[in-house]
Amino acid sequence: MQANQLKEWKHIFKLDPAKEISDEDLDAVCESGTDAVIIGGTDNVTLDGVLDLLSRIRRNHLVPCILEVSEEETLTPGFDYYFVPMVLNSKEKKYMMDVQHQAIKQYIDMMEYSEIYFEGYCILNEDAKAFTYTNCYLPDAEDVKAYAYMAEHVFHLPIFYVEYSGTYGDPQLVKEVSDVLEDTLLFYGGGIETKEQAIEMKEHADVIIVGNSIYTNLKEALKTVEAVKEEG
Ligand code: 1GP
Repeated sequence: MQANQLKEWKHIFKLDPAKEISDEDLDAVCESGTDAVIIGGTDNVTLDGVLDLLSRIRRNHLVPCILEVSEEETLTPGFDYYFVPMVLNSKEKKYMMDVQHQAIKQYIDMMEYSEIYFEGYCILNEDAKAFTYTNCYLPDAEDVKAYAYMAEHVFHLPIFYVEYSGTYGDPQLVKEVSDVLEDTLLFYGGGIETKEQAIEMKEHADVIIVGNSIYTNLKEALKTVEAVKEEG
C-alpha cells in the first residue's frame, strides 16, 4: 500500500482531546497552514472529547482531520483519515497486534470506506505515558533501525513513527533511521517547541508532529509550520 495522499505532507499538529483549547487557539492551529491535524492522546481520551474537537474543527475549517486510534471506544465516523499505531518496541504482542486485530474484527465491514493507515510506532521516551501504557522497552539505535527496516520490508507499513512524546529526541538517530527507509514515510514527534527544532528534525523526517507546545507556547508552535514549509 502506498500512502500517496500523505507524501506531500510535512507538518501535522496533534491535538489532545483531554486538554482544553479555546476557540481562538483552535482556529489558529487549523488555519496555520499545517497539512493536517491529528486528534489523539493516551490518557482520559473519551468519545465525547473526540467528537467535541472534531465538530469544532469541522464547523469552521477545511484542514484534514485524522483520528489516531488508541481506544476502540473512541472510534467514530467523520474523520478524513484513521491512523492506527502498532507499537513495535512494546514487550507485549497485545500492543503490536492484538488490539488492532480485535478492532479490525469488529469493524472490518466499514474499513473499505475509510482511509486507514497503520503506523509502526517506536516509543523512545521512557517518561512518556504511552511508553508505560504500552509496556515498552528502550531500544538502542541498532534496534530502532532494525524496527524501521521491519516496518518497511516485513510489514510494508506506510508510516514509521519515531515517538519521543514530551521530550526532544536525537536528530542523529532520526537521520540514521531515514537512511534505512525508502518507501515508508518517517514521522517524527516529540518536544518540538521552536522553529529551529522543527527544521532540525524535518531535515531527515518526512513529517514532523507538534503536540504539547500547542498548549504551552502556541505562538512559537505556530512558527514551526512556516519553518518546515520554507525549507522546501
Ligand atoms: C505526541 O509525537 C507527538 O504523540 C508530539 O509530541 O507532544 O512532545 O510535541 P509532543
